[in-house]
Amino acid sequence: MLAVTMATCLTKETKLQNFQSQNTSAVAGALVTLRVAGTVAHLQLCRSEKRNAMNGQMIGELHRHLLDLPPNVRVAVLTAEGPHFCAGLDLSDVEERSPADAMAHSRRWHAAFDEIQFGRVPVLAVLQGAVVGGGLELASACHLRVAEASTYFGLPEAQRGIFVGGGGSVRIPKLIGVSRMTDMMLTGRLFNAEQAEAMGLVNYAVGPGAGLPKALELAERIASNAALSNFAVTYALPRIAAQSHADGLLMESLMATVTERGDETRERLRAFLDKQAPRVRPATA
Ligand code: 1HE
Repeated sequence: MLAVTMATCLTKETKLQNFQSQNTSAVAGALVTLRVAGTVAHLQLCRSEKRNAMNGQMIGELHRHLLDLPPNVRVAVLTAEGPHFCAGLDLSDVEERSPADAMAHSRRWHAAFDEIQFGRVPVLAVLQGAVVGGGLELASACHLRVAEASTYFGLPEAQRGIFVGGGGSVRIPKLIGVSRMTDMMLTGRLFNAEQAEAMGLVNYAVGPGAGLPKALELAERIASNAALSNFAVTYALPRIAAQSHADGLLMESLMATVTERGDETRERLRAFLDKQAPRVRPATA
């Protein structure tokens, strides 16, 4: 069991003693840090003085860390320093950008967030405070979202005279529907953690300070699954869901066949038949 308290960034004394610092993140002025404990990676946005607003440097660091995850890592947890998860796009970055630069900028966000959604490991986001604009785009690229009671979601792009550009129009409607996203963008409507859980945007709504412990508990469970099964869930499932009935069934059969032949599968099935594996039962109070 990982005994972990809320992490601080490298500029401050770290309380996350179970996570060893990676060389790549031990850089002064880094906006995203990476620490690894066993099979779990912990990525953290470290720009709380700007409410973790994302500029080009932050997107680049996030992308690089995801590409460089050590091979033993099986799951990642993404957190953000301070009372707000993320204020979205760094609005001071927008001025004076040519359409070509804006397009290239948006494509860099797409590449980084695709690496979250379709990278090698499942990614869990721990949310608190504002999860707005690009912050919601980032959270929606993650596979699971744990939200503390302070969390609220918004899409203020239209108020700023812009549009989503980090994959939000592709991912967010899949989570909450086009109608709710339209409402958020046109009227500035906000949703809290409880509402978001009810609509399926948040997987686990938890109390103040309970986000990281909950995410780590889930991460441990995820890391104990067969890696190939996790890959089928995070990589194939969203594609299957977007396919036609017949194509989806074919892809499902292919993935079922491949996972069945996975290195660990025979051992796992044998353990069950020998009554050595845990049974599927509801938790006892
Ligand atoms: C920022 C940003 C930012 C804060 N870009 N600098 N996102 C938004 O429209 C949300 C804008 N931010 C806010 O509404 C508020 O900052 C918060 C509700 C998130 C937090 O409020 P608060 O009172 O705690 O902080 P603050 O005083 O507003 O901000 C603290 C500092 O962070 C301040 O800088 P300072 O130098 O004056 O201290 C702010 O200017 C700075 N800051 N948010 C730049 N977003 C790929 S397309 C995605 C499109 C979008 O994401 S649009 C949504 C943009």
